[in-house]
Amino acid sequence: MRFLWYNLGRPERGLDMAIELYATAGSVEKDLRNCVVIVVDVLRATSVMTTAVQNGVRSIIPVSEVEEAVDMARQLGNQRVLLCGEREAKPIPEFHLSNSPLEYTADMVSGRVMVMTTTNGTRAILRARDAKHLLIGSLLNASAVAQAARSCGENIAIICAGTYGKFSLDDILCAGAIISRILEIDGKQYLDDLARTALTLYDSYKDDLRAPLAGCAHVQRLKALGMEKDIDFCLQEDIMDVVPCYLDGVIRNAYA
Ligand code: 3SL
Ligand code: MG
Repeated sequence: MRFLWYNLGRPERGLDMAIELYATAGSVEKDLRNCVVIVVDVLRATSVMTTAVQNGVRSIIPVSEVEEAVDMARQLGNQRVLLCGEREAKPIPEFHLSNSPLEYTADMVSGRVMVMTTTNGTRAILRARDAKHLLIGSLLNASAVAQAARSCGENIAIICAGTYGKFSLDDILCAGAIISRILEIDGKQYLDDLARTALTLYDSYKDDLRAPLAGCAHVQRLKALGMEKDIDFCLQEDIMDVVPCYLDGVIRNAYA
């Protein structure tokens, strides 16, 4: 789907910029080279990345496949590499860390290089790698990423990782949180229909994000695996001020 303002490079007359929201990475067909993109995977990949960057990781290299991660770690030799990620939400055998943000303490990650592969989040980031600016968003850094995206001065595309190719409510709520912060900075934004929906949803539930998520498929999956503490951690808003940013294959703090 294309809107006229893409061709013009600017949104409707009288509005400063546009925010477009994608429910899944697979639904993105547009050329992202003129956009600032925010990729969101609240449960749990982008929450892990935000936490790791906040806790001083040197860099994160996202890759799609487990074998690629192992090869990459081998190529990097002895640079204190951590192999990180999940499959079916569970730890990957022989990897150092799973996809629980609680494992990414300063003691564990400070100064280290992470090679990370997850089912949806790292793949969504790689899908968006042609973006002019590619930022990593979560509830943990919602205000910081909103501020950074707005300061780039480009139209914004928020891409939700989704879960196994499907819409994931946790990501849409986070997109709504980020959009509400962008509007606090500058209210003159064109919002596409899904961005409006996310904002309405977030505004309705911002006092209790757990309520709409109770029956959500991925939340239930993580709960069944005993990962309630991860969910609680990932639903905290604005407790971190870093903005992980992907450039040339590597994620680092945009403000480093
Ligand atoms: O799909 C992903 O990228 C993961 O974040 C999903 S999980 O929460 O680790 O299962
Ligand atoms: Mg997810």
